[in-house]
Amino acid sequence: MEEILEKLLEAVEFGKVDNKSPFPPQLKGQDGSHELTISAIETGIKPKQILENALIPAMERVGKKFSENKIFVPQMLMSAKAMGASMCQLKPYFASGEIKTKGTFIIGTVKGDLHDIGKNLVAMMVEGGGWAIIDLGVYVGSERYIEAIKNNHGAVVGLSALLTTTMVNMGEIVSKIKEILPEIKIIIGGAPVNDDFCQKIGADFYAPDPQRAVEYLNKLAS
Ligand code: B12
Repeated sequence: MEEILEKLLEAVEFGKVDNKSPFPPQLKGQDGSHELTISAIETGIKPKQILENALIPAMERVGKKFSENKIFVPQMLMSAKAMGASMCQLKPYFASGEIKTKGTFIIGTVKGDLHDIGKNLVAMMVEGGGWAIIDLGVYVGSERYIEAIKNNHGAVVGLSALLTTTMVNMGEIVSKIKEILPEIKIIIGGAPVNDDFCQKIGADFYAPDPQRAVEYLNKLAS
């Protein structure tokens, strides 16, 4: 059992999706996260163990390496893809309630902004950290965030903005959410935003990368 989870951890850490995938070269010809997850379930390993002993630690390693500039966006995307292939097999167990999530994270790129690569990475890493994700997509205005929050009691919200022009919209969205739902925690991110801006607009936390967002969310959940 340990061996298969170790292999799965390695597959996700290094972005090996399935046995046909040529990436990464050092794992060529070997099973990827897709096959390893299926084998793990067939062997009788509980989905919760797969999540906690392979996927979450793998994404923690990936997040740490990315924060330390030891890997870059393409490698992180491959890891996220490998994690996604594994999560596809585990989804039915989430849906049945057999795996408890730490909470719900609602994420979207703010109104006026189409950039979603960073937002998608954050969503995938947070999902890998054991959270249920509601991805509202791009061009999201305050009404859609508020509706999603009302439908998901206790959720944490993440806003992404990549343009200096859409930072203004981010500020307005935070004000509107806090006006109606002051207890909701809001995390912001994206290249042009920073801690000062976060404080200025009244958001709760600024994370420069997915790992820092996961750490903050886990503190909230504990
Ligand atoms: C790819 C790209 C595009 C693609 C977007 C494709 C897509 N699906 O996302 C396309 C071609 C569509 C595009 C369009 C435009 N773009 Co553009 N784009 C980029 C580019 C090259 C990369 C952005 C990116 O994906 N980075 C990689 C990701 C991983 O990084 P990231 O988004 O910063 O996310 C990380 C963190 O910020 C954080 N994070 C991000 N979001 C969140 C959210 C939360 C909650 C948390 C915790 C963390 C977090 O985590 C991520 C991982 O670490 C940048 C330049 C650059 N090198 O950054 C320009 C850039 C962002 N674009 C720019 C511009 C101007 C535009 C356009 C206006 C161009 C035009 N005149 O049409 C349009 C805007 C369209 C619109 N309305 O949004 C400018 C913005 C300038 C500014 N400061 O305002 C940039 C900086 C280029 C430049 N140097 O001028 N763009």
